[in-house]
Amino acid sequence: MTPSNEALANLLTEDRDFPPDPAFTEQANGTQELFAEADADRDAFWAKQARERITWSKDFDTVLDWSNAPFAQWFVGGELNAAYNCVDRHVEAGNGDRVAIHFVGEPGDTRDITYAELLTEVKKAANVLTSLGVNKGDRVAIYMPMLPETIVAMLACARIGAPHSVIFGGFSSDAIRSRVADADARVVITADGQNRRGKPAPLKAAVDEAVTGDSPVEHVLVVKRTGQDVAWDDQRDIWWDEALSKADAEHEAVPVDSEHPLFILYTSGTTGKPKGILHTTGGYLTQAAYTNSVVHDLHPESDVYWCTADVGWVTGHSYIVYGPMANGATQVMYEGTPDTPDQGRWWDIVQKYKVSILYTAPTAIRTYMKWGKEIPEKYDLTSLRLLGSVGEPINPEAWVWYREVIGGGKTPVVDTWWQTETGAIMISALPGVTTLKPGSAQAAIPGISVKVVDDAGQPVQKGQGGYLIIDQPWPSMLRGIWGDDERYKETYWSRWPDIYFAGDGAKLDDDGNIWVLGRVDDVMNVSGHRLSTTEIESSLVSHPKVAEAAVVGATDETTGQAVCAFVILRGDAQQEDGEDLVTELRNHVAKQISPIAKPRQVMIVAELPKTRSGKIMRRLLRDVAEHREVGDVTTLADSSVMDLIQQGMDDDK
Ligand code: 6R9
Repeated sequence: MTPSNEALANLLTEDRDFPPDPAFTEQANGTQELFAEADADRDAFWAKQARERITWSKDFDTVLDWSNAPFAQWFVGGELNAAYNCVDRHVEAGNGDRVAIHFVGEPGDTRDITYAELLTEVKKAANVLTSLGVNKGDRVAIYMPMLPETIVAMLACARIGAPHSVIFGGFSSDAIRSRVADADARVVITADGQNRRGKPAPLKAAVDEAVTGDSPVEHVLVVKRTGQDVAWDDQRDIWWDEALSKADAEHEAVPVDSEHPLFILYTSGTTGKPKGILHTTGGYLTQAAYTNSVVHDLHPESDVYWCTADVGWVTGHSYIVYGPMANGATQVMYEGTPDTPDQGRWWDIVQKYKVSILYTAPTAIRTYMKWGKEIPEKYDLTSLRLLGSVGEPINPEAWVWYREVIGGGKTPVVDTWWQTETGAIMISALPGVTTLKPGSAQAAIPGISVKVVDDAGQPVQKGQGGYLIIDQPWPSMLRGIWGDDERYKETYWSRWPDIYFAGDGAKLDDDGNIWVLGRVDDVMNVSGHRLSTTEIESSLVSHPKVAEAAVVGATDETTGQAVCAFVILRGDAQQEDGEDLVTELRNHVAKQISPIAKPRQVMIVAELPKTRSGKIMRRLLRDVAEHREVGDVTTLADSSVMDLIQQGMDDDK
């Protein structure tokens, strides 16, 4: 469904803007010239990024081969090793003493790991994997919490040319089993458990269950984190520490072809089994390093960088592991939840390590809004100089709160749009260059070409809405769906010839800025008027008493669909009388957008159902709103949330 222009006319009439601070521009990695350079010759631009940012053991001869579209080959003929680029070369350049990871465990334990120390660990782990029979091209599954060993494991795989498949630590044994089978992984790396909300939680148990019976897995390497009791199979299971302590500390990184698979990462499709998104080495690493430099404005010698994502999500792959490490960053890695032991945990970490760049998701920002600004205000956050957002549209109100309360009213906030499939950031402001507009992802970064098109695939005019597409190949693009070329073509390339369809709706404003409206299936049709869930959610969040909102369209006999809103209140509003507040919120939306958008129902809830990557699962809320049995909840970060919401609904009846 294309969001109609009639509905879009009322949309997102955000008029605040924030021009760059000259002092920031002065030192920024991103420049206006990059746009001109990329426009003049896209291939030459990417070739320059690849040669300047990445060390190749053999130079490439062709920048892009698109003759077998949509299967791209980038930097053809080149050879490199991703782990060498992320670790060895920093040590060789004399930066071995630089801290790579400031690790903060949830119980309060900390560890600083330098690049030189990391190198030794990665080399040993590579030797261990080789001794277990893992060869170049073999797949390794990684089911780990947020630990430095998770990064070591990924880099050790890259070092021997074995593509990794990282599976979220929150997924069930069924999810592990199907992913391991799909990738035919012979080794799984896991941990005994993880610390969550002040308690050790089991992890290995899910792997044990997933590899029983008919399974390709021969060995399970187990990192000891919590020390809890675990079941043990002497033939199959190996303690990570014991194996590494015996391993040789010397290892030569294996050069691989630029197009050698680096990893597979499963992401859910609209239906059916998850898709194993395939990324290869040269193009992916180039764009991850480039975007981390120009969008996050990373200055590796002086910044302390913190991306709060889980490594099991693509954001963790590109912006904890490959991008920042290729650039030689010093970064924070935190094991646990933001409210353990208290709601100030993140800000305590920012203050302690003087974090200067923070990259997180709108859901986290809105959670902090809910908890109240008094919490971050207790900490010294003046070290922060750049804030980033990813994962969902960020409501203008949340954007402004982020900049004011966390960024002290001075930091640029970059809203970055991209996907597991795109591998790296595609749309974002360039800090120091772009005039920022809260709520808009703004424009394609230099080297990338995106458009908003109508049903016929034609670009829409300014002020209109349509589908977000990518019309030129890019270095970090997915190379396919593991084992399913047809599904790759069908899912992403079948709608219009040679055009990648991202699945998101978007609007162009009068200045040409892109407003991502969410997945196209998040569009509602109320009495023939098309409304975007994002628009109504943003309106609700702009109300001073609302911290977070999720809106769904529920079937309605008279209007086709009706707007149902689920709302979390900010800390100080939680005591208020429900009924008056609901009326107030419904009227607020009617006034801000139009009476058509006025929610039929507003439900005040304590939590919203979210995936581990922080995306609201509107499908489940639609089930609730339509009084259906709630569907599959296995990908929820916390599956008890749905019980709570349902109880609230029953109480309301
Ligand atoms: C990196 C990541 C991709 C989908 C994407 C879109 C949504 C991500 C966004 C955004 C609006 C942003 N999305 N960033 N929507 N503004 N800045 O999130 O990858 O988990 O594959 O999700 O997330 O709907 O299509 P992934």
